Amino acid sequence: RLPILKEAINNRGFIRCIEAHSGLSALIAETARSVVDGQTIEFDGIWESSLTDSASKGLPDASIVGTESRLHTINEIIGVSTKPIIVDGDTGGEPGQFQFLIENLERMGVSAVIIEDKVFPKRNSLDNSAAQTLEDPEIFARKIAHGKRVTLNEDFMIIARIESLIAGTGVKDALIRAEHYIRAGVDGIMIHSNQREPSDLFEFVKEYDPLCAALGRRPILVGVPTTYNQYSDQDLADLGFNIVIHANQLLRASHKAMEETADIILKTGSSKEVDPICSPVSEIFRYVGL
Ligand code: SPV
Ligand code: MG
Repeated sequence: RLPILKEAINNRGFIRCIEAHSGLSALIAETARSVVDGQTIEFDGIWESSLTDSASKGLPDASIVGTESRLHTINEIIGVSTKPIIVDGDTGGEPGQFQFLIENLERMGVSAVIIEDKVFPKRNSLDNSAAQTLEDPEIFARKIAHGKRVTLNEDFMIIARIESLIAGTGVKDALIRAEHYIRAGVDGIMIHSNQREPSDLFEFVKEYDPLCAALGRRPILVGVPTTYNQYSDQDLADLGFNIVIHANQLLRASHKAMEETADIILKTGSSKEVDPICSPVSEIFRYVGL
């Protein structure tokens, strides 16, 4: 499974991933198919998200769910899916902790890890009330370089997530960080934004190719359009993104469905009214076996 992600990007230039946070959500990610313009399409990969892994346990995304627990969730996903997996590695921790994570992910067949340039304990990037403290780019670059040194499989990718636009330090800071991380050997750059109209993110993307040309190497570009999802996957591919991640929608969809279902059962005093909005038990059996 591990090399499939790099192969797909090399062959097609652009791929899209959907979030999973459990075996069941991974089964949905694995089996979802849709016919668009006469062509059957599916997701190319799975994003194992810190936000949705934590939320599925009823916990905040604030470096509380630890690596061992995350590895357990990843193992659930691996057990029921064949698609390549990108793991949200949060800050990656200290270089030695990052090494432990990489060793485990490679052994499990995960294709890539994304680490963000904030300091531990990080707060979720979509939380506007949280203070977002950035790591010194040189320290973060050294963590990337350490990760590249200890990686065994040449197809395993380390992707650096730049949080300048989340922390409010601007496009120039994001570009300086990109240069540090590319020089450190990173395989990809994820530029994140929590804006509805991310003009600064688009400015970064415009400057990215000239920067890479000057450095002689263009690591893949990753985007997470949660707040700016008026831009389609195709729009973002056209701009130069190589991976788009739909980072939390399966968890949010299941939360809303569970909330509505519980409410209707309480209101009506039976579960009859919710049958049309629930999968039949036979459908659950079809997915998970009997
Ligand atoms: C996640 O899905 O956990 C992410 C993306 O890191 S975000 O929630 O936008 O920070
Ligand atoms: Mg996360």
